[in-house]
Amino acid sequence: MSKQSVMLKLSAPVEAPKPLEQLTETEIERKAVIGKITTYTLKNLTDYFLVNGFQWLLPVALSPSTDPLWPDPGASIEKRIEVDIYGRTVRTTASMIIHKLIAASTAYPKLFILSPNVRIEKAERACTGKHVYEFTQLDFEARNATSRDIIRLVSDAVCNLVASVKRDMKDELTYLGRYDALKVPKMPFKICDKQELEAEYGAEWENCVAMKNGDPVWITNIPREFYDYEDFATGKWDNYDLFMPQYGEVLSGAKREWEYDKILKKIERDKINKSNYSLVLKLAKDGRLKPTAGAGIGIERIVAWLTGVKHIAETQPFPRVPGTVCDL
Ligand code: ASN
Repeated sequence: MSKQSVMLKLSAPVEAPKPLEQLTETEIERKAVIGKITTYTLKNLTDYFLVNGFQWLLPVALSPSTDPLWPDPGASIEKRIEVDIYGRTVRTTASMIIHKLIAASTAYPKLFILSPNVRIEKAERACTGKHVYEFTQLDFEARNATSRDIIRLVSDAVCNLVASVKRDMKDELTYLGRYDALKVPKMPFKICDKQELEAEYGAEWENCVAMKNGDPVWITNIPREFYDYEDFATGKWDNYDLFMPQYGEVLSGAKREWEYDKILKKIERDKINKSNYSLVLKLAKDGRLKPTAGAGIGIERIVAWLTGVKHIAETQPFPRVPGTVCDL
């Protein structure tokens, strides 16, 4: 496939889905089938993490410290939600990364959370088919884990998920026209360096990776937020995203920074408001932050890939399409 047709196919505008009350009988039937695959996916993935010794924590919705989502090459945030309660400013959860670092360093060495994330994306992202302004991550973190450990764990979880869903949800996948096209991936998945991809494909590298490969691909070395580990000597980042074939990114994660001097330096370099991260800085300074690694799997995105829907909001009972607020 030529570079241009690849780009056209993945970046063509996608129509946003209608809310529940406006669906026809046939559309309701389809919605219900996607719902069954979501339920199956949640059970399969949470079982996988439990079997592998992870503890299941409940999420928080409001706190002073949330993900800055900056600097992030993929971020497009229109508005950050802050509100005062009990004399302090709290923010809606953009991701539970800070909570994960502290939880995994203290009482919960291996943890996961089904965490609702609020990211008020710019309205122009309504038609990418990949963005919603509220979504859920299966966010996990493990003390003393390496990137290699996480890459192996997730690759195995994905192979297990696809094989299981094809075995147990054949009728549903067939109804959606997805059964034959959805292939059980083979491990190990390819690992590519972002800088090398950019050199080869230019700014459209994400679309090219998604279209060119038949199996999922790991992308590493992505400059972004302060909490991902950066080797100051080489300038390389020890982080990773997982890209699904014909789809794109469904997970991002990293080995983490835990040393005070590096965290402080990066927060200052990125011009992040230090006072929002005073606790994590204090714990790092006191030597109480431990080396960890983890990631977050976008539930709606992985279900969108499994089911082959065009717009990610089709996987949501109550669609959160950028630029549109429905009654529910
Ligand atoms: N959950 C991601 C991680 O674990 C962070 C994010 O969503 N921005 O790295």
